[in-house]
Amino acid sequence: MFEREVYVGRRGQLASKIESGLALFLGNEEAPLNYRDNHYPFWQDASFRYFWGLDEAGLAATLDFDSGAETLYGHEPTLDDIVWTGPLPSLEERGERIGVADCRDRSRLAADVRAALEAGRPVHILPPYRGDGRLEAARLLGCSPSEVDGRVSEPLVRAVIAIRAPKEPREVEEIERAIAVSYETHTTAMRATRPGRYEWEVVREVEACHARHGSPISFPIILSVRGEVLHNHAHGNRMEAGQLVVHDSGATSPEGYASDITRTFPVGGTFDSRQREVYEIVLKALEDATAAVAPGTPFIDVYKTAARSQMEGLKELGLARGDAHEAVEAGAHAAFLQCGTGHMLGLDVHDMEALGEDLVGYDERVRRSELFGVAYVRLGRAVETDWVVAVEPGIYFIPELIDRWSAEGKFSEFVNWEAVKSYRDFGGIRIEDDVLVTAGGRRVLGRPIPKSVAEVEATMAG
Ligand SMILES: [Mn+2]
Repeated sequence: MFEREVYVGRRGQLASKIESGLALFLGNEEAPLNYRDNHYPFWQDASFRYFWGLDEAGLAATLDFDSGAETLYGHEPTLDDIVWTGPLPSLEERGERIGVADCRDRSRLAADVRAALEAGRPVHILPPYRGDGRLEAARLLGCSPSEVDGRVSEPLVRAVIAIRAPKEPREVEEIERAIAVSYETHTTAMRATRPGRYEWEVVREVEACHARHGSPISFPIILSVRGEVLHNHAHGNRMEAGQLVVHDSGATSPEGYASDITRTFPVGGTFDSRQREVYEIVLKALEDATAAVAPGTPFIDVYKTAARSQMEGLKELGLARGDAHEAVEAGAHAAFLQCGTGHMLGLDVHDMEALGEDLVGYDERVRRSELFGVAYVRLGRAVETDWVVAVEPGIYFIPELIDRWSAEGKFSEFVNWEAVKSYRDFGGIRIEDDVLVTAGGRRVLGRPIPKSVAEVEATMAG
């Protein structure tokens, strides 16, 4: 945990943003895997952890915007708890760590919320994303589970986004600690890859790096020779010379902050000429997109910079044609790039998306596009100083898409389908860095992880 003043300060910021009512924060509960007492690894709700610090199940908290009162709700450890889990701090001790003096048994929460509702006061909640959280919110608010979405407080959601978006220096340090683990996982994966090995063998070595650092993964590891499958979590392929591996994974820092890094490398240790050509295009797009990151720049422009850069490069290869700017405005680049090229990063790997992707990633100036591919851009609005964003361009040759769009002659003024067909079995390439927006522009975070063709090949040879 950070020191108590950090959480006191964060709640003070929140209190200054909303006039009246009671904010209700529900921490996460243990999530059963296959029966009640066999759990998934515990993962605290990020907004709860941000404002209330405690990384434990069974907690809730309220912040009263009228009186300024802060209350932590939980259970006093019983002898049974201690038998199973060892000595535990009292509820009061936990409250003390985060600067909350008023600690109450969890059983009092329902009555306290009801009192606020009966007094006609607004009760502000964040959107639930787990079933048990939805049921608990419904029980406390006295509504049906399906009505909970209508009770979510947009003022609270907006206030939390505004406070969590800019990262404090201590948070940036945490993200860089996570990237230090990613340095190891990514260079390890490069060294562990060779023809004849299975993807899962490399994944086990990546997991061993996480274990050595006591650093849980921040999302399920993507490591596949089928890099064109965007969220491919299967690891069953035998890797063959001539294939590329896309490895997209992230670590978690001691305070729960995520890294999110992607590298692509050749199974055989050296890129062949066709792979190198496409790789250099994606690398250039990453450089161009990263250079476009600056305070006030809409992230949709960063995305379009990456997309245009890739179309320019693909023109030189003969896979694309026409004006790259027009191609991107028409959506033709989605023949090669079917997803966004980044998102915010923080306690969540897609930071704050639990609060609603549109409220986090868009605003009244930048609206989500409905174009195929562009619609998946998670972050469109202007980035600001101290935000941390992942920048992740890529080129993906999806056989089914190529077959369908080439048969339709779709975007044929911008895409040379005859040439693209010969890349049907190419796979995909993605390269991703984590970037801090600074007053002067940007800083790529962490120790640089091998990225150029020469660096990647040298790492694999070592
Ligand atoms: Mn990412």
